[in-house]
Amino acid sequence: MNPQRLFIRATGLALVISAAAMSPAWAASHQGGHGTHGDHGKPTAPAASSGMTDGEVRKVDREGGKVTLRHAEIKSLDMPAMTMVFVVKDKAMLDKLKVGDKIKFKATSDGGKLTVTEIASGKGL
Ligand SMILES: [Cu+2]
Repeated sequence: MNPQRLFIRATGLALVISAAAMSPAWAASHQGGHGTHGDHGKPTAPAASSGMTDGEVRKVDREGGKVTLRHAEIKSLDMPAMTMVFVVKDKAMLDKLKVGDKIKFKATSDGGKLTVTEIASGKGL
């Protein structure tokens, strides 16, 4: 084999390797920056009890077992503040609700179906 040819091949390979090595290094430092930022949490958020979200009752559908809530951001569901319909885990939860009530609630995503699992009205607690 021609030694000069081999040298060129080796040089080209080294360039490819160093170029590839740069990408993970950049990604790692980029990710690290985000991680540090996220660790600070939410110092300005009100002391919501055990991950409950503030909401206001806009509509109650007792027969359908649904409630329309205007809710604050739900970090656990990655959802911004909005007004939307939730299914309730237990229809009995709707008995104490009326339009205009300010509540705190807990919701989970049950296979894409958003379900309220717990409701605490301000006066009840
Ligand atoms: Cu929502």
